[in-house]
Amino acid sequence: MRTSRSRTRRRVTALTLLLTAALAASALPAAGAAPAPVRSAPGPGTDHATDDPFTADRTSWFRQDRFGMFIHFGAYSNLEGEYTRPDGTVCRNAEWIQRECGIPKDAYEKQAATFDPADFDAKAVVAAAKSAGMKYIVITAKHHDGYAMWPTRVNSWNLRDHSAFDQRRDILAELKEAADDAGIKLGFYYSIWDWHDPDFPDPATFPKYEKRMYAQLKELVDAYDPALLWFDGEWDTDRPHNPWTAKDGERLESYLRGLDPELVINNRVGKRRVVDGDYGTPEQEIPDGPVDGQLWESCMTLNDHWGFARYDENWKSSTTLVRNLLATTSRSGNYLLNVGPDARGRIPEPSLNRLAEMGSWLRADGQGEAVYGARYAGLVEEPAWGAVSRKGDKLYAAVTEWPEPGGALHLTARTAFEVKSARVLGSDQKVAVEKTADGYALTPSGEATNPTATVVELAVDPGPTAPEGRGKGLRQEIFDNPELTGKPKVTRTDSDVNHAWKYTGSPHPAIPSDGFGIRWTGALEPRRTETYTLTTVSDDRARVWIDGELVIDAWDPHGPRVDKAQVALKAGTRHSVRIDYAEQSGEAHMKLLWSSPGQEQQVVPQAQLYAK
Ligand code: FHN
Repeated sequence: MRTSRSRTRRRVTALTLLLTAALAASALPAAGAAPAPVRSAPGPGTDHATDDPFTADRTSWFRQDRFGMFIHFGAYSNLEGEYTRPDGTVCRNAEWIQRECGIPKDAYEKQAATFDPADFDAKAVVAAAKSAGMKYIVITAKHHDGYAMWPTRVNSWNLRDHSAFDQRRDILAELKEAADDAGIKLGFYYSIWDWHDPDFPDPATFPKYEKRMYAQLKELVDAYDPALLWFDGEWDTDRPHNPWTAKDGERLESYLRGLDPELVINNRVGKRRVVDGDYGTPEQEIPDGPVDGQLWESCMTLNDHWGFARYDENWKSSTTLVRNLLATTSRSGNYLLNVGPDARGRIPEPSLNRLAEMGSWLRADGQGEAVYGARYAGLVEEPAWGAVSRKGDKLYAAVTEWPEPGGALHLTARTAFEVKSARVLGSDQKVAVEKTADGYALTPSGEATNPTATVVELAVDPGPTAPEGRGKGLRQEIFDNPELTGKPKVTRTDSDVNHAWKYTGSPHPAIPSDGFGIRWTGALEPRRTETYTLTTVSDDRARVWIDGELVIDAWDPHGPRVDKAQVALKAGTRHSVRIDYAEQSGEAHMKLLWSSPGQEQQVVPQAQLYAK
């Protein structure tokens, strides 16, 4: 739970950001403009970390919903994955077709002028998402080809001004209304990389493109109030050259948070790193466990293409898709599953069928409890026979390999906890629970309920968790040098070690954005007696001592990096902590997070930190 101070900080920061954004409304924000924290104006004293995405109210819906629909829909859809060149050769690609098939700009614009997604039915799209059990939608507002799917005033390269589509319609507005009516969150994908804008490739003219990009993003936020922005096209590349930098990302993220402090933003707003945006974006893969230092969402296609490709029939089965969703949830991730509407705006039947089958599984017998609001189990190792998620004091063992009659499902415990009862969702069969040397053996007495996954719900006692502490934070000494020598310039209490000063900020207005050091001292008080994983996200240097022992030694100068240590901690005990940090130049970041079998990953909260 965030402290009222943090919420206040966020509210005041939000107001400051809005004022900053107002300055930026007509042009790029002044260089260095960034969200000012409680303490001061942009620049030295600015801290971009206004909350902890692992616990913030702002990200709660994202962490609960778990399952979303990705929609790749644009001028490329009009070609339906195939282009016949003037020489008669046929080239196949979907959303990259212009670049990969070498379609000349005028030819691509000519085909886009025939684009008429007249059959795009927002209510049907939202209904398909709901029937799948999806809780949010992210649609491509602008992909790499630069074609805007809304009536932007920034240029005429868009669905309103350059298509055969009904000029009275606005599909993003239609989707927003349908999503709101259905209680589904709506987000927009926006590609930074732009193949169409002539000012994009040349660093000398890139600021002109950037100003248009900011204006388009402001249009999207003002007109459609998205819950989430999904950036893409941030990577270093050519054809055309992409000048985007981490510093550009810092400025853009600050600007957007000034427009709407509630926005959830992915890590491709910067350079797809642990310090960019609110969450990581593994693509076409599922990490093998919770991601250190950041929330995450795996995006995946239903077949082999993001955009519609009429020939691509390589559809994943609904069993695979449900199991992917269960694996993702069991590692505290989200699953963003893609559909690619055709030239008329219709979602392909094979996509609709699979989505409906996923929804049927989720709705059957309350099996969705294993997903919605659920997360990494923590208490047990991931078994070979399925995925285990945790929701409150329930574990949901989604079994994909049901044991032979009389056989047992083994769970290896990561900490001491009790299984109070077990039942199979959708069946009244008994499940015998036997404590073993290293965990539990669950022996069902009947058959699996379905071939995709059978869910065994375990009521557990996770073991003692001490009441929330009464800490106020750690003592913080700020030095005006990275050697932490001399008398500290600033000494105060810091509510938590959750800081993103980035390029332009610093811990105090009197401290420049480069060449400073910080020492935090005091105690941290765990609520469980377990082995904790302490995680730092730091740039340039960091060291952490617990009870006088150096447990993290990241004093080698580095860019944004995660370091971790396993430390045995005792509930209610105030373990002494010291953190040394140094910023020499460039970006500056310092976060201290913890997790344990019974504690999900979070920034170590203020209530558990004591200055002495
Ligand atoms: O180049 C894009 C691709 O077209 C698609 O949009 C995926 C979806 O996340 N993102 C980029 C490739 O990483």
